[in-house]
Amino acid sequence: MVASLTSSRLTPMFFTRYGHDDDPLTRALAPPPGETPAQRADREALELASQRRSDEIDDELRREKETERKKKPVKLLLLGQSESGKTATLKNFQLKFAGNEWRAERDLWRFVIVFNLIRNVTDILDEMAAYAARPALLDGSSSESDDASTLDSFFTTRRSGSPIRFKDRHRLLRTRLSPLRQIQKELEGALGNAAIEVNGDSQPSHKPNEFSIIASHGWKSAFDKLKTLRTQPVTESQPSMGRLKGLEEDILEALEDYLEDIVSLWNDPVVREMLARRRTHIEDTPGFFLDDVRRIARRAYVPTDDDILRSRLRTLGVQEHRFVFQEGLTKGREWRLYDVGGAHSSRAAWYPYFDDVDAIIFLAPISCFDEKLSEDRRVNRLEDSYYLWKTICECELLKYTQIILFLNKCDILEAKLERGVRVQDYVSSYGDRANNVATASKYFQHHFKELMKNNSPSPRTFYSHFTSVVQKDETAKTLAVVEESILRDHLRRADLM
Ligand SMILES: Nc1nc2c(ncn2[C@@H]2O[C@H](COP(=O)(O)OP(=O)(O)O)[C@@H](O)[C@H]2O)c(=O)[nH]1
Ligand SMILES: [Mg+2]
Repeated sequence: MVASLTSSRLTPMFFTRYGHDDDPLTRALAPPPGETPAQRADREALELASQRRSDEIDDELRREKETERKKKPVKLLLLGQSESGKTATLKNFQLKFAGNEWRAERDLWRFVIVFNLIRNVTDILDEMAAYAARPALLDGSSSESDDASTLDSFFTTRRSGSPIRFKDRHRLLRTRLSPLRQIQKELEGALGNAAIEVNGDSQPSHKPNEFSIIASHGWKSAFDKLKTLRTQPVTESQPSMGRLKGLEEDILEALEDYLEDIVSLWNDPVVREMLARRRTHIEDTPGFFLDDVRRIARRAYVPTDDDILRSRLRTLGVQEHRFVFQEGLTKGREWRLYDVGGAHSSRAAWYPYFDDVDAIIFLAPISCFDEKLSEDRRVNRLEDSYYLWKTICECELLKYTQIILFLNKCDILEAKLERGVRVQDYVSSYGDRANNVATASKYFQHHFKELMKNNSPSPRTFYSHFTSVVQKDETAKTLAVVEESILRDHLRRADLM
């Protein structure tokens, strides 16, 4: 603006053409008295040249501004409660738009997936021990605190249902599989805090302080940590083998040794019955890989895209991921995606990021209508999502920010309803509506829409998608729509600035 005023509007030619004789500047710039036709031609040629140069400068500035505008990174914040699918959505973005990075990290995901698998096993061992320990106190016949011996005992846990008896084979399995705990520990050490789950029962052994949680957890930091292990020697006698390779070898050996035991444990009817009685739906929990153990516990195993999408690492604080998109409408442009921890303790860290984001994707897992938050067992997960959504919608700082709602985990919702779980039993306002995925998802969507309408400081468009972000092809289509919508808004904002 300033450039065009000084360089083109105030040229001498302007004043010659539209001269104001009283104006001192006009007089100063007026042609000298007694100018000959030749002198006048020279002067006008000079003026024309200077006008052209000034127009060129204007064009250059306009082009530069346009390039700047194109270069400005798109900033996108992923919000939602813990385990709503934020990190999985981020993975889908990388898979669709930044395939090179995705492929480069594939071998590192193997550590996460194997870690998830081993955790599945040790979780079952813990469940067995917990099941054994509690009735042992009632039983009176055994005061042993050693889990291995109490597993042999005969226990009744619920008033209804016949008692469960752990047999010798269970005790043997438990003893044989216990070295996996050591591998789990080593993997926890290698992956860092992102590998330590926090829930009602198991707190991490040390609490990270507020500063260290920012940008220090999540897959990016876990992978940075793994990469440093690549170059560290295992022992002085084996300087050529990096610690990561050493760990990989330990894992491969362990998986080869324990494969049959893991399969036996997971397929054991008594174990399954015990899990059902303890209402541990381990197959529905994040990062469940026991059904794939024969495929994963192989030297030649390479994680598939689906494995990576289904794997689980915890995110705490806020983690920035930068990708230059290699595909899509915004090819060549940098996107900055902010993946946040969703647990109550992490939410305060979100606020500073509200100031400068182009858009927010809010993930609401609608399958969770019958579940409680892991960090607070009194709070229903759907209620928590409604509450969080309302808070985001009414936030003044986000008044002009595009918010896109992903009604996520539709696949789990469908499976749950087909299993016979009734929405009505958990959401009284649902009434006698049909208990199917189409009706239920529309019902939840309507509620989110109303909350946005009633709580936004100024009217805004309700963008929503039904998603199952572990399904990459469907999600890729959704992300293409989302990309366009965010880009349109981003350009509009850039023009306003
Ligand atoms: N079946 C299913 N699993 C999902 C879906 N979205 C996320 N998950 C799984 O739920 C777990 C938690 O997801 P994650 O992205 O880590 O949640 P975050 O805590 O919000 O980052 C992961 O194991 C995901 O694979 C979904 O739509 N369907
Ligand atoms: Mg996460």
